[in-house]
Amino acid sequence: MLALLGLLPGGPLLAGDIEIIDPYARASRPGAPTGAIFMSIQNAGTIADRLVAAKSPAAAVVQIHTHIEESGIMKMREVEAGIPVPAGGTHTLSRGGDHVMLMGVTQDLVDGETVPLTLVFEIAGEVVIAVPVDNARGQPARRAGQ
Ligand SMILES: [Cu+2]
Repeated sequence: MLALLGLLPGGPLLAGDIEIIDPYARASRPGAPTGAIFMSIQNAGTIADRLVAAKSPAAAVVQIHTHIEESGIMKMREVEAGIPVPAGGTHTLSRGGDHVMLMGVTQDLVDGETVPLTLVFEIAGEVVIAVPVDNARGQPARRAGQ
């Protein structure tokens, strides 16, 4: 039954037990060759999953990044092992934390346009989404545990 549900024409953001909530992209700065994509990844399943890769025609290189503090300075670092999404849980990619990094963008990230993005999960497989560009979105308040 669960396998059958995966074949039904559901929303484009849904693949099996993984749902992508509120994705948005923004340029690192106006006209920059880099950008980042943020979202919440919800895993409704009973098996932990992992975001292992991302790809997009909108950038030459797409990597999964996080921020780490080094000598008091926050630096971006590729997360080669991917990002775990616990069973029944949500992992949020947010400003100052985990993000999908676009390097060598092939089109300007213009407000109101969308960026095609394929997220590759260990269990759920590929999830294809259209990410709206929202350069004007403000920095969210920091919350503990994110
Ligand atoms: Cu980055």
